[in-house]
Amino acid sequence: MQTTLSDWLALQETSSAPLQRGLEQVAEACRVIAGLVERAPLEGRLGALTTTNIQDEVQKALDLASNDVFLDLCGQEPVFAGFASEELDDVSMGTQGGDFLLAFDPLDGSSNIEVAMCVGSIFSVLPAPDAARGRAIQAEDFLQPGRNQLAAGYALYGPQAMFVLSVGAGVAGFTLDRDRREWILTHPDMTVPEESGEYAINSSNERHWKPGLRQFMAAVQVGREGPLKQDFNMRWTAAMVADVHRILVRGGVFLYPADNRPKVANGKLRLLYECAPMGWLVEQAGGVAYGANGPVLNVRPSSLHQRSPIALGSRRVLEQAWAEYLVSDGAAEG
Ligand code: AFP
Repeated sequence: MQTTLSDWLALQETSSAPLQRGLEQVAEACRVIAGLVERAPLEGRLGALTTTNIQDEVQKALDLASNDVFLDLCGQEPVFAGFASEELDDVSMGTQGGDFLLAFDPLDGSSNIEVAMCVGSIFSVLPAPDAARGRAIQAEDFLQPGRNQLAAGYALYGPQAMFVLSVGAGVAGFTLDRDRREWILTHPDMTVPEESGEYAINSSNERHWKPGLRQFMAAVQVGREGPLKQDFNMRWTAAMVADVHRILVRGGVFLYPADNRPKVANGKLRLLYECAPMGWLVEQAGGVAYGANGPVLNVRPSSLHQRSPIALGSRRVLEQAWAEYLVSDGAAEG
């Protein structure tokens, strides 16, 4: 018999009934977005808009439609006190007194949309602070380290739509059965293999890299003759969700470093709704995840849309990379 997401959630001792209801609503939002992505060329929703988000990135019609789906569907579930999104300058109110805060990137990798490649959604559930129960949610309420997360996950819209989730006791993956409108458990106990020879980095930025990263990547390219004693193969999908999914299935490392360009002084990816949830999933699956100066989950954000460098993936190669090369690069947090 097949296990649905609801069946699986009901068995999780680390997840309360309100959290389960919230997560089912997030999964429903992702199911709806999977349909929007699939139908985008038919409904004229492939293109860029003239608007930009707070990070000065041009928004796509699907970015905003996906954002609306998250806010609309998750807003119907009173367990969420407030929302933070890549596409919103400030927080959005949920139900006052709700137990949880939801941070999300509604459509990650949106430059892949018009070339029919993988995109995804990423989300993070944090506890609503007690002090916020009697008032409207503020941005400061979200500024909690990734270790505080109660649940995190992503949806991948690719050859299959997948929903991958942790409630703090391992990671499980579900595949969308479109006919039944259900997420079905297909990847129980996802584990990042300790050993792997795949790496993902945008090496077109090499001229901007810091010295530690340069040395690490030189060691990667030398392969088994060098200090890392193994050969490597490269993969880069330009959608963090797809790269992290590959790592959760067959291992490897993913790096989006800080570099010498002022715009990338703290990396490109956002701490609250990209690096922290993905770092949590990778740790939950037995891998490691570093930010600017150590484990990314220890970093308390100082603003809603703060960026962070990220290096996550298979334990053996990344622990060695961190200790021998990357730790010296550091980066200003903030
Ligand atoms: P978009 O959502 O703007 O396409 O960015 C995707 C992303 O945030 C992340 O998913 C990728 O890993 C990374 O950016 C790709 O960045 P580069 O375009 O610099 O390779």
